[in-house]
Amino acid sequence: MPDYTLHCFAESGNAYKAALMLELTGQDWQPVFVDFFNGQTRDPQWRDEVNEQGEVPVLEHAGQRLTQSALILEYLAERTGQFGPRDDNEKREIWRWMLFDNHKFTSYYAALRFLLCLKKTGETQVTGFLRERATAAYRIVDAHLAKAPFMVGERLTIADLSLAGYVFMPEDTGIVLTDFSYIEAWKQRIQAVPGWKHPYELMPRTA
Ligand SMILES: N[C@@H](CCC(=O)N[C@@H](CS)C(=O)NCC(=O)O)C(=O)O
Repeated sequence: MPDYTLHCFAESGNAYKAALMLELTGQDWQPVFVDFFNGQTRDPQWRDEVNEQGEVPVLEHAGQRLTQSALILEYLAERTGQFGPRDDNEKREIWRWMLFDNHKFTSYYAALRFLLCLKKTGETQVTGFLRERATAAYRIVDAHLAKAPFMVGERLTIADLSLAGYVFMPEDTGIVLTDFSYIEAWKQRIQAVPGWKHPYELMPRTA
């Protein structure tokens, strides 16, 4: 029985944050497929038994069940001693960027990708709004990465793993990631970390 179990599916960038952390820190872990596209996260029994918030990722470890990718990342950083803060200032900086990520960088992009690329709604006022908001968040992160190789200083931390949840997803949202040259260079630095894997390689995909 592996040490860690991650409830996830490959299209979930939020789950990828936790999956990549498990992989890069060399943990013994297994994915458990969640059939999001057929409504599993909305199933009352699943919510009762796995996550009342109705979301992946969910990490099971040593009899505990953790949800929310930022908390999972912090938990794994504490347990493994890798990619976490080295002092209180770094801790605050990491949380500042993980909160920005959850509120804006990931969430607008993920909602846009879901509607346009997975649900295939076509272009609407909503997708236009989400693209504008996501692009604004991408500009902010790009400007920050112009000043340093990683989000918090000179090395990879869980802040980077949080923000990187969706940046490797291949679907075309109409946001051209190569327009953000510092984000592009940062993606390459992350891909160069030994053990890096693409989300579609790391987690089970909907058939
Ligand atoms: N803030 C959460 C977001 C998690 C999230 O939105 N997960 C999506 C998949 S990427 C989900 O399970 N959504 C189910 C739903 O909204 O019904 C985190 O970082 O873990």
